[in-house]
Amino acid sequence: MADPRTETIIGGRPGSGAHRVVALCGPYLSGKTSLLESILFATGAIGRRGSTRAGTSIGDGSAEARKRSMGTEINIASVDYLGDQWTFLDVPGSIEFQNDSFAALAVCDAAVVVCEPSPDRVVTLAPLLKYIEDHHLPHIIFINKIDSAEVRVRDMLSALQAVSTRKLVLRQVPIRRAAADGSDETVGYVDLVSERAYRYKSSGASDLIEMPAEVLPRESEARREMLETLSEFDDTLLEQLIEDVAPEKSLIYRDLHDEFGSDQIAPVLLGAGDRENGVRRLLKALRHDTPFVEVTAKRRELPSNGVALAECFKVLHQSHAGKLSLCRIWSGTLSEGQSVGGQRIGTLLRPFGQRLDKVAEAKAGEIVALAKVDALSAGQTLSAGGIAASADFPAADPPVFALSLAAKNRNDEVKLSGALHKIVEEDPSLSFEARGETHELLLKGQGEMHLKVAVDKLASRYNVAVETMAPRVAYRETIQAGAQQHARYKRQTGGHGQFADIKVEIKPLPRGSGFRFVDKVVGGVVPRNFIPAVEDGLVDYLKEGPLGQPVVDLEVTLFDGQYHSVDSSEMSFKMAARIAMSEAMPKCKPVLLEPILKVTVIGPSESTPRLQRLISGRRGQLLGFDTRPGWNGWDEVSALMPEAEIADMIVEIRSVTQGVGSFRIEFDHLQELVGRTADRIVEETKKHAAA
Ligand SMILES: Nc1nc2c(ncn2[C@@H]2O[C@H](COP(=O)(O)OP(=O)(O)OP(=O)(O)O)[C@@H](O)[C@H]2O)c(=O)[nH]1
Ligand SMILES: [Mg+2]
Repeated sequence: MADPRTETIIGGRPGSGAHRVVALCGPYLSGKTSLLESILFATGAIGRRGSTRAGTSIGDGSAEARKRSMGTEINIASVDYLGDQWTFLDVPGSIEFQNDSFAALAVCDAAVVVCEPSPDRVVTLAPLLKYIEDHHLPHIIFINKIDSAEVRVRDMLSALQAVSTRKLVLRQVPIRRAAADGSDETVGYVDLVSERAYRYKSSGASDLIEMPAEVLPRESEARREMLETLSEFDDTLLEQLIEDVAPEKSLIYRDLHDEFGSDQIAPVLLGAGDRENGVRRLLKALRHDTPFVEVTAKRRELPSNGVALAECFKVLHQSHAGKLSLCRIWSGTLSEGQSVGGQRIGTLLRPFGQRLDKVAEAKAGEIVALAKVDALSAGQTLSAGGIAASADFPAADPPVFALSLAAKNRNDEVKLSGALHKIVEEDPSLSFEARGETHELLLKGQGEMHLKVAVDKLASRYNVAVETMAPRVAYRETIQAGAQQHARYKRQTGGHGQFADIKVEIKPLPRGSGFRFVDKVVGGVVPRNFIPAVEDGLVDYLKEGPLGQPVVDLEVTLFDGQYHSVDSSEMSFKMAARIAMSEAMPKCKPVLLEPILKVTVIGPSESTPRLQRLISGRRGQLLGFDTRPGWNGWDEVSALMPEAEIADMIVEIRSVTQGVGSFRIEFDHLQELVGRTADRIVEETKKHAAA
């Protein structure tokens, strides 16, 4: 492998006008969108700093985000900063909208992981850090809301180190002062490389101040730790430390740059994003250390040879502009009107919050929306060779929650299906499915909020009002005893009549056998051509047995019968079969079958006992638990559970795992269900059928 240090040299220098992309990610409500607002203000992209709380920020401009004061989709904005172009991808923190987060991380050069100064909550960073580290994405950790920090930064740092496999390097120490109410407040910071002290202001760049004497001991200790960590990757620095030589600042900066770019260390910065504190420091670190597009393309194993190559990471459907494929250009230039790989590039648009600005061309490094390239979707690249699947693009998480949907107005059904296709294309962690067994349209996704936002979009963007219900469980029924039945269908109406006579034997079969029809007719007592009609009649009946569910695991043998040369017909034999079944089946001790799923619940190890209790409390049968492969400090618990108990289980799993737990399911078997629960289900099924 090539030395990562030399690789970071390719691509350009700060101030060369290159275009880099940074994702602002982190747990729910950690302050990403507020930080974006301050970045836009600090770089002069906007003249007034709005706030997410007041609904005046550039990010979260969609109706769904504003309504809930939370991120529900990627926010994109580009700025000029000291001679370079930057695009920030501010992603939603909620685990339910994680799909957008990972899509953004796939195409950025570096990530800023924004977190709150709360050691108890660092576990919420784990899924994100896992993705980032697995993909060797250079990242800075930004400890935000430092204004309200009640813990010491060093305690926060050790909590963070426990969930990070990369060495964390603290780059600043806070300057604290006793507040009027006796608590400590953070009023500024010392930069550990330059050893300069700054005082935060309520807005604007911090003031350079003289180093407060009381911070010095902490500053020297933190600086030594920083240098020791950097020296683990640089022998020159290590020798200087051993020989007690004060290293040149340029060497420290170079180490920070190289070790960050090769994802060996993760620098930690402090600030308060909603009041611009620490924002300029963060921007400068990004400016010096963020890899250029060529380096990222290389990390992603994409060519950067000057020939046009774009990768779509997100689709948006707009009522006026149609389909927009949001792309990162990895190589070459795309221009309006150009044809690439058989696709005509129409309008090119550069997003800025909700605004889309037309541009004539987009160069390597940029984020741009291609209008109406209908064939191009998230996770695909477009190049001279055409459209292809991207290697290593994050796959959507399997669904953990579902709702049954119905258009309020029956005439909207076609419109609903069209809108669902678009919504799923915008967010592949949503899916829908027409489930024949229960006659339902299911919308599936990552949680209740995720689906509510989708339902809101159906109404506001596509004008389709839907009703939502909890999905029904696909129960079945079977029989526990056999029976023989004689049935005759006979009608005399005017001309020739209807006649069919059959004898059948019904027998239970083992679980998983389905339905078996046996023909034991001898001597043509039921003519050959009518036998398929008998089978049809049986199958028809079995769609809904005595308990109101589809019937499975039984065998029906036709062993005798009679016919009439004029009056018998396929229709009459089909009727006779139905009559035989409706008379015999209630005598065969019908019993309900419920679907049992194999469930694998995942969560941080400290929540494992609670997850086990949760499973047992939901009629689950624990099969065991193990460490989660590839996840330090996480477990997976496996169990067999009734489908009915899983419907809303994600809500409880999240509540005992600080929101980060999840589960996977697969169908295992059908199991007999008797007693009060079974009676209630039969009762409800009858009511539903009558309604
Ligand atoms: N005290 C303090 N509050 C902050 C700071 N930054 C953000 N907040 C508050 O934290 C809340 C969440 O801020 P957002 O910027 O919307 O957080 P977010 O991370 O974008 O949230 P999601 O996208 O929903 O995950 C808001 O009430 C902000 O006012 C900060 O530096 N200090
Ligand atoms: Mg946000």
